[in-house]
Amino acid sequence: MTSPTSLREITVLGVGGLSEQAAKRIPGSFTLARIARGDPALVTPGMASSVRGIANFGGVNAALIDALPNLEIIASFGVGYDSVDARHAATRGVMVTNTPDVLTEEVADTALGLLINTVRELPLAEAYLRAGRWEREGAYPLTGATLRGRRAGIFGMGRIGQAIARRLEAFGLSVAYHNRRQVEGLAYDYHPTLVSLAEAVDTLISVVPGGASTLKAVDMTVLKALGPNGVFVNIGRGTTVDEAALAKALADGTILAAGLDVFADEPRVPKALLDLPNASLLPHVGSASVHTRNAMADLVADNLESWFTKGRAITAVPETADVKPKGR
Ligand code: A2R
Repeated sequence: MTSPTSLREITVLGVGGLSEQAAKRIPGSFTLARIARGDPALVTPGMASSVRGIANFGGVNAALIDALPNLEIIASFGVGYDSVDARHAATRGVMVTNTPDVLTEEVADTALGLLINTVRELPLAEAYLRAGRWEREGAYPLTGATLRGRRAGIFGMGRIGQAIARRLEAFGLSVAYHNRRQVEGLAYDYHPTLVSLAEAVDTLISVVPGGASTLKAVDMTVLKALGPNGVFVNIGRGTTVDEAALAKALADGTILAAGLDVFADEPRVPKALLDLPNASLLPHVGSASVHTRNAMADLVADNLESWFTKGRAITAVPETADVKPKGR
């Protein structure tokens, strides 16, 4: 194993815009090289021969992995790692880590804030006050929707889904969910399909990972099943939703309202969604507090240090759980 003092001899490639904490922590231990995005054309011959680790803030595809023959670990920032080709990494014997748990409660808080904003129109009410309309025109109109009596369905009852469910219970909502597998020991109603969950509830919260298995899973069929009193909240990944179908469903009353923190092609948000007053939109801020983003950056750095000093990752993703350090 490498001693902490000789970690400096190891080059870690920062891919994309490193957070402030990562930009401080990683060069404190390792030699840090940087590229602006996950483009193999940006890899210099020096990087190709020296890089043994990646701190991922921008995406790592198969070609970038192949451009780095001495790569051992990709430590990715965020719990979702759909920007990393983890299957290809596994075939190359490269470890991939993410940053679960440390962001769970923050994202769940944001999900509840977004849900309340959507149902009770709080951003619109604040804009009304700031525009001087309260003084000129009187009280903001009563909201047609309320959280009272709502039945919530969670699409993705994992770590964050369960943290959201605990909050919803405290707010007095019933909770049901859909995953590919029922979660053992969880008392909430389980639905084996997303459509059956959408039919059973009026408030659908999506918190599944991105990737092929969830691509456009929330489509017109699901939105129709949710119905005209339906509220849809997405705090997971934008790719999970057919955005054109969602914009249409919001415009023609197929569902009542939506709260979105994530979009398919960030930071671009479809004009059809921007134009809708019944869509409450946030710029992917689910985990975006200094406290939580620093904890995520620390876990990226801790994974790199653990790998190179102890030969094990702290939070390996399932695809690379069996990857062992090279030559050991
Ligand atoms: O399907 P399962 O039994 O593997 O349950 C996982 C569920 N899930 C899905 N459910 C239905 N259809 C799918 N194709 C599908 N793929 C995954 O999503 C599991 O219950 C949940 C994910 O939970 P965790 O792995 O604990 O992730 P965590 O920390 O809750 O984060 C969820 C996502 C991230 O991947 C980011 O995209 C976002 O939230 O921040």
